Amino acid sequence: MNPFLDERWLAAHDEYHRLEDYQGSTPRWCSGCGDHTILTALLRLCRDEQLPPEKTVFVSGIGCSSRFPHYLKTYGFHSLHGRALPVAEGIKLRRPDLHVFVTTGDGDCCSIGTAHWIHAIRYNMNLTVIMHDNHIYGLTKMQASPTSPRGLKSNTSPRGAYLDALNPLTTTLGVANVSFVAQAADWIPEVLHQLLSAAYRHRGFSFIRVLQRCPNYLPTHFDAWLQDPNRILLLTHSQGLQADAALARIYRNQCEHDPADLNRARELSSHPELMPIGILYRNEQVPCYEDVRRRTQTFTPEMIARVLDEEFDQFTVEPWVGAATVAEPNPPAPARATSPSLNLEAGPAQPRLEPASEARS
Ligand SMILES: Cc1ncc(C[n+]2csc(CCOP(=O)(O)OP(=O)(O)O)c2C)c(N)n1
Ligand code: SF4
Repeated sequence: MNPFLDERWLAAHDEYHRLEDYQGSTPRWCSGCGDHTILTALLRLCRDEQLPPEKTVFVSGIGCSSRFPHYLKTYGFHSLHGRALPVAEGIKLRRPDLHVFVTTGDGDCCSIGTAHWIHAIRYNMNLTVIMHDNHIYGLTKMQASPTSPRGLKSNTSPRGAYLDALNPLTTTLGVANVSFVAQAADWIPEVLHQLLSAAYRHRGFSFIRVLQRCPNYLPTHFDAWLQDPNRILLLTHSQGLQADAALARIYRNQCEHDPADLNRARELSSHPELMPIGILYRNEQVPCYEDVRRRTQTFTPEMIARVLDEEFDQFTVEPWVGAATVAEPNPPAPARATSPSLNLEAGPAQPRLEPASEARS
């Protein structure tokens, strides 16, 4: 029999998602922008993990990097500047079965979105958060961002940025309940892909900072690291990044780092010279907020409809009531029942939950 006509083969083939199945509209980033590499790595991740497009959501704020949801054929939410995280948390809380990713820029996350970022780390919801760090505001044409290094000239700091940059790694590592932190660079795509996979597989809030080139506004900004691979420190571990022979030939500066060691992770992330690339920290034991708040009781649509019905019945204006008593202008209002029935947490076993039809009679 021709295998191409085998029904089981066809069914299996039909369910397999190819790279193209995740591709959305054509990206409009500048050529050479690091966002292209990050998109490719994420497309590969979706394909390798066979994420159902209808169960995958990309949420973003505003910025060049935040255009991501348009370029993926999954669900997407291009939200407001700095607000990607609360939107993603809302989605995850209501639909824990969805694979939720957040793409955010250094301005989006570390400037206007800082409060959401800090609290999202503490809530530790099962989200994969990719922060594209190009050290500048790209979309609005080159203003200094909190991660711009001191001295960087921009439209808002023509004489050079006055302050030391905020370090998103040490900041994340300093928040209660931190559970996954990694750093990648757009110009090392194999490592980027490996780290994105590890971040996705971690159950909890995975924060991955990707050093991202913006050739339009800072064309030579990362050249020092590109031209001298010894300025990069690859963090390898049996439970972390694995460097194959090809990678090890270029990046000779490697160190074995156990991702369970939080203090060492903090030291490595604040190294003045070397740029650590790999998994800095991972702790699978931190509880996720959606698990902490999971309801022990499930409410069927019928139960919810019954409770709502009863609540609305208290305010129903029945046209026949009062028709025979036109002479009484102000009939006494019926006493409003207290409404414990709206307390869904209390469960269905409440005396007032008789069927709505009985309640009306
Ligand atoms: C409330 C609000 N404030 C300011 C802006 C203007 N704005 C849009 S994107 C952006 C910064 C984007 O920088 P970043 O997050 O680093 O992303 P990039 O463009 O570099 O990828 C700013 C300030 C806005 N859209 N909304
Ligand atoms: S301005 Fe910079 S960050 Fe934005 S698309 Fe162009 S290269 Fe990328």
